[in-house]
Amino acid sequence: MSYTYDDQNIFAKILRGEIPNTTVLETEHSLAFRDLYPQAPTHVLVIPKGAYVSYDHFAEEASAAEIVDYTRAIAEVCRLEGVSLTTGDGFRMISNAGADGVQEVPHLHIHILGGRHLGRMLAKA
Ligand code: DGP
Repeated sequence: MSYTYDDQNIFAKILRGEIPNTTVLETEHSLAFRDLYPQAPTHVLVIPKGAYVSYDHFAEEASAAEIVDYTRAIAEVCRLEGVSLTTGDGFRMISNAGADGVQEVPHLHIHILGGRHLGRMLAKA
């Protein structure tokens, strides 16, 4: 089975400039912007510009240039936001995928959260 990408998702619209965003960083292959509903003092979403639905899709099909750009963009956002281990007290990265992962927007995004102690990773269901 192959991955299916819906180009009407909200982050695709952000990438096409149809919906505004608060940009933190833009690189050749990646865009980072503030989450509309922040759950921590730092809550930034980092997305690839390519049409990838999830992290596994990206990891399997993106080019090496896209993967390097995206990975480095994440580190740069952490540094710029003052949550990296060189500029702050740490962060958490989350990438939800699919129904069990409770992914709302079907375009790969990594949440970068920090600026407060985040507690344990998962609440017991
Ligand atoms: P997820 O459940 O991982 O798919 O989280 C989607 C996140 O996207 C959620 O934290 C809220 C955020 N979000 C939804 N719509 C918008 C939007 O239009 N702009 C921005 N900046 N964030 C959005």
